[in-house]
Formats: sequence, C-alpha cells, structure tokens
Amino acid sequence: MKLSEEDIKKQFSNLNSKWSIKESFIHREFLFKNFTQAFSFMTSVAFEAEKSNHHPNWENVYNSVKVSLSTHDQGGLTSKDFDIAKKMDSLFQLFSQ
Ligand code: H2B
Repeated sequence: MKLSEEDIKKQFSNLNSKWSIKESFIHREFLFKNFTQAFSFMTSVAFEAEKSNHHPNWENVYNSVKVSLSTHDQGGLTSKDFDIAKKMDSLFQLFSQ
C-alpha cells in the first residue's frame, strides 16, 4: 500500500541522512574504496531483494552504487522501499570497512 506523506516523513527520518526524496523515489549514492567492495555490497543486497521480492533500480560505476527505490506495482513509496533502504544502510557498514 502506498504510504501517506506523513508516513513517508516518519520512515524517511529513520534512514541515513544521505538519502533524498524526489517524486516517488528515494535515492542514495553509496561510495566504496573499490569495485570489489561495491560489487560485494550489491551481491548481498541482491539476496535481500530476492527474499523480499523487492528490487532496486541501481547503477554501478567502479566504486559508486547509485540506488533509486520505489514500488512500481503501487506507483509510489511503500514500507518495502524503506525496509530495503534500511538493510542497505546496515550492509554498507559491513562492506565499506
Ligand atoms: N520491485 C520493486 N521495486 N517494485 C515492485 O513493484 C516490484 C519489485 N514488484 N520486484 C515485484 C518484483 C513484481 O514485479 C513481481 C511480479 O512480484
């Protein structure tokens, strides 16, 4: 179910401050030391995405992973976007050491 403006604000406040909101997407760029770290992070996120059947739009260039999240089926942001965003924030801690 699409979240209300109020719920979006609440959920957004639980994310790392590097996330931004634009229209019906939330965005963040994750920067790593090198490609291996970036790709390890992406692999780990991929397993989480499959588990929850919720998949990111993303772009990888060397050590950068730019992520956009939205729920296509609902045409907007849902709790699934915020759940995977939080997982990405914690996986980033692991893979950017
Ligand atoms: N990922 C995202 N980000 N949004 C969706 O609406 C979505 C998805 N839908 N992954 C799923 C797959 C859907 O296409 C399948 C059929 O359940």
